[in-house]
Amino acid sequence: MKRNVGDLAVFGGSSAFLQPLHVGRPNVGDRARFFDRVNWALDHQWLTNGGPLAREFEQRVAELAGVRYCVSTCNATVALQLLARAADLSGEVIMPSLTFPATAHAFRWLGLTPVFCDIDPATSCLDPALVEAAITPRTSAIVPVHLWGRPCAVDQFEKVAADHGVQLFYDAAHGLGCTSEGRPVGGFGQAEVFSFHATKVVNAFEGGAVVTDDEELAQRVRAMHNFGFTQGRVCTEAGTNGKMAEASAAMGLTSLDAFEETVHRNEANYDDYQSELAGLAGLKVMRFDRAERNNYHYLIVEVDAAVTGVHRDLLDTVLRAENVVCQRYFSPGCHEMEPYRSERPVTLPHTERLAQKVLALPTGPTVSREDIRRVCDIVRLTLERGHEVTRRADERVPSTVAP
Ligand code: T4K
Repeated sequence: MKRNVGDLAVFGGSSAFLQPLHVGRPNVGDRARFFDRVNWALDHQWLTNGGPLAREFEQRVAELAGVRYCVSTCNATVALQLLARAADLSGEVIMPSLTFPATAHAFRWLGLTPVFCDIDPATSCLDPALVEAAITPRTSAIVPVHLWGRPCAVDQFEKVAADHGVQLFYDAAHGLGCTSEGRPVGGFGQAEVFSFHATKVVNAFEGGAVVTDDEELAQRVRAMHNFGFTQGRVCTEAGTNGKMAEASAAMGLTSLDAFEETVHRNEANYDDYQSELAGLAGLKVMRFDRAERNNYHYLIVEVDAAVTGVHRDLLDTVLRAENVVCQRYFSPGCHEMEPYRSERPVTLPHTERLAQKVLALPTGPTVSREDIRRVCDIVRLTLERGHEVTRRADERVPSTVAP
């Protein structure tokens, strides 16, 4: 255990971890089962184009999301784009800035205009009142994000969308297996989009899905993700290739098999982080509502530099030197990135404040209780001696980040 600031690897001590401890280690499930599935696909020589594994995956995702239709895709970014096209979106789409840039890029790539609104600091998700105020005659849709798997204010968004006659879709990239008032994420708005990227709670190497109860929308998305072919191989409109391959579906199914176990481990890790970091001034562990189902997939802490004397970026640097590879999810907000910063400058105070503070710490099935204890020892040492850490860091390289 490190007792002095000088023991930290960033100041010349040895790294606490020999191997990197990552955020976003894949949930791969039972490897033998994965290879069985891939072998089955190879034996049957059916590798993609809506094969049986992709169909089975869709069925299981639809069940988990409590919806009638699921179209699997090659990733969530393309799924968002398929949805935008299938729903004939145009003009402006309102969304949060505090998200992975894929949310905005997906729409911008199609020539739509992302309009960023601020978050409600109580939920870290898009604020429905601000969204309502941002609706213009050019607005065609609202796309809230269930950030870190914590559901948005779904009832309020439903009302805003209905009152203004705009469409409502959710970026549910983080939300698989979560509920809002007992209702599963996946069934809100006209449709929702999941990500099955390697780093997500269920992994299909790369993958995504559009889930919905709207049959017509589902059919259109399905056609569009396969070049515009409807059943009977009639091409009705310009589609793209957004299909999920069978190898991805094999991984997705195997990862789904291990979903409950993964969530269980994530929850135990969340409890361990909570108790290890309890009472540490200037640090908050982002809470999940225990009354709901959560996937506990992102372990987010909020570092208040005014209290600790250490900026989030310096804590990140300290941890990385120890081989703890954290992620600044999601910083900066999209509105502070190109092309949005130049095209449509806005100020979003709550987003900007939170984006300066948040850090994702390692969790997932490969992170042990002992790992967490050691990570938290470093966090505690760094924050409790925050002013000394910042001073020493500034002596080495003058800081560009004000605490
Ligand atoms: N909407 C939202 C709200 C999203 O968060 C995302 C994606 C999307 C939409 C779009 O979904 P997709 O089109 O990707 O399906 C990662 C993921 O690439 C991205 O999917 C995800 N969100 C985002 C939150 O995280 P990066 O740039 O942070 O990934 P990277 O390569 O830096 O890896 C992060 C950590 O994961 C590293 O510490 C290493 C670890 N890792 C990564 C990979 C790829 C592994 O341990 N194994 C791996 O195979 O974006």
